[in-house]
Amino acid sequence: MVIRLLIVGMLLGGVIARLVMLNHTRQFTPPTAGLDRADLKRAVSRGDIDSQPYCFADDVAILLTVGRDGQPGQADYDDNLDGIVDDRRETGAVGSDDECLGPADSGYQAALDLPGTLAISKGGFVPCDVEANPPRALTAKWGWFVVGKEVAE
Ligand SMILES: [Ca+2]
Ligand SMILES: [Ca+2]
Repeated sequence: MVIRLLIVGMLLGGVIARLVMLNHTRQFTPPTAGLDRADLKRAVSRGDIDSQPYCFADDVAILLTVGRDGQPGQADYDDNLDGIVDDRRETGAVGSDDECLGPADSGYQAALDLPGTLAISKGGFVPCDVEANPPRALTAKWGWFVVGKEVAE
């Protein structure tokens, strides 16, 4: 009986917390909910909205950096518990300042020259011209927007 009351209390607490949060933020719908997707797509494609078109390139590196502390994982800590502090296999450890960066991320160019940076994959979105029929755009207001490639009829 006590467990049931505890579960019901937790559920009610969760519902009340969610209602308080919604009332506090007044964000009942996403900011793009009132927009017509076709109109937005057309505006992005024509360049009416402040945006940068992006095309996929299969030859760019996706990087894993050692972060601001300059050491794999957390500096001066044996993240992978192998007895060796700051060995290369700790790069990207959870809870560290290490970062995974693609060409569209800030700091990507600087990370290419940082010692300890690893290329872990290839393929990412890079800035391109509107004439290249880009599948994506990065808008200043809404972030990434998937335009989709136009198919010739
Ligand atoms: Ca680090
Ligand atoms: Ca280690």
